Amino acid sequence: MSASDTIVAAATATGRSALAVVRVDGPLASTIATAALRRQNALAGKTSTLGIWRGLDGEPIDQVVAVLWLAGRSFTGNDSLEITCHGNPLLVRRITEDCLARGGRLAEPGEFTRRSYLAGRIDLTQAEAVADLIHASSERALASARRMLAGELGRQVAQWTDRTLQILAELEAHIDFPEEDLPAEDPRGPLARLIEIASELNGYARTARHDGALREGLRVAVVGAPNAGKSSLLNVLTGADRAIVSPEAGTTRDYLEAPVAGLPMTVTAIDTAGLRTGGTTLENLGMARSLEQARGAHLLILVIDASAEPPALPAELLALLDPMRTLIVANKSDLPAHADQQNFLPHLTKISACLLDGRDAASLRTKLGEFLIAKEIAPGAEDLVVGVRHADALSRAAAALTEAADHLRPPIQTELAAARGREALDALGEIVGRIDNERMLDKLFASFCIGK
Ligand SMILES: Nc1nc2c(ncn2[C@@H]2O[C@H](COP(=O)(O)OP(=O)(O)OP(=O)(O)O)[C@@H](O)[C@H]2O)c(=O)[nH]1
Ligand SMILES: [Mg+2]
Repeated sequence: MSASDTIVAAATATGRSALAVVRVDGPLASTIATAALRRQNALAGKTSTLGIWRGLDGEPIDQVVAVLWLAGRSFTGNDSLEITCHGNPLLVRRITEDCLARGGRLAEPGEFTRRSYLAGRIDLTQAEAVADLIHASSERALASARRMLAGELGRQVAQWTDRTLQILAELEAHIDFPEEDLPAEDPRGPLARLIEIASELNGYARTARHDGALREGLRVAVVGAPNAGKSSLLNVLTGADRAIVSPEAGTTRDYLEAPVAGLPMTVTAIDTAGLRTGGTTLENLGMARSLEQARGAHLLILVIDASAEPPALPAELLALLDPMRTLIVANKSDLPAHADQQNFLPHLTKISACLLDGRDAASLRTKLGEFLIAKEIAPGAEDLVVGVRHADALSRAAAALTEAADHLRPPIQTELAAARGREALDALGEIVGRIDNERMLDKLFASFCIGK
């Protein structure tokens, strides 16, 4: 894999579409374009060129728009060509093959982005963000990828690195002139500042717990006694008439899932069979499935009929009702509330609703979204969510800085502290890719699509 090769790949998904893009990157990009379009240097300096792309045999392939970015001004740092043709897979293949016949080779997954990284145009966090931006399936995932792509984590890392370097310089001075006192108690002294940086690093590392939720979305199991209105809630949340609703207790026998509409996160709601103590064999089978879904979900919504006596719920369900991940929807607010409901599971968050129709849909979605953020099940709009790779390096850097701080407490061992400080810098360097590791890069870029 050499940066002096000219690489070629379709950048758009296969299938029929209005337009498709083939990308060419490397020293031959300009010659390939001028030869295929029969222009003499006509592309250079232009924003775009409309022309007929001809194969090596001179036969026309398609009318295209070509854009050439010259080395130094492109995403990759090389001469880089984008050919927009009509979105027919046969045309995309012919143009790609023509570029290969003219001296290019097929790009590896992520190779364009890798080139950009190797040319120093973006750091590793931004390279990863390119893939995240493409795969993001919700507003919140997009927002986080966008901020990562804009270099937010990279700038943070640069700032932590500067502050750590400053402290290291002070420690080195102390190693050289040990008679000067290191004021360990001074709140602005090196010890306090090391601890401060470590705690900031840990704070960022903690956001990685939302990485899975951003990538795969959240599962919300709707549970409760028969006839409470679970299927009604699923229909209200999804904005579709998805589940059968009927006054007969035990309508839902199996679980069914559907996406919740109108939230910035991908959230899947799962309607389940009603849970009650002592049922028929068939009911028990359904209940076993309900409990299984409840155990695997990020959030439980317990639906209760607030107009009736509090339900007798099986102990297996009660054991799962953790206040950090259970929301009660007290349903049937259109009917007079039953007096005993007041004292039912008072330690859990309750919201009152009428699920007969969509009248409470907007407020339910808002409250659900707020609960997910308040209980840290989902990231807030302001959170930059770091990836698992970043979190691992951040935690190692934080641990090294904490150890460095420990060495500045009596008996003070400045040299050991400085050594730990340098370890922290190495870990921070891994995040942005300043410390190159060929195997890690191969693994990272292999998860990209071809053409990125
Ligand atoms: N008055 C009133 N009735 C409601 C409300 N929500 C649901 N219902 C009625 O309650 C009955 C049961 O609703 P479902 O949504 O089927 O309840 P469920 O919990 O899925 O029931 P099972 O699947 O049998 O466990 C239906 O007749 C609904 O029309 C409400 O807010 N007010
Ligand atoms: Mg139901």
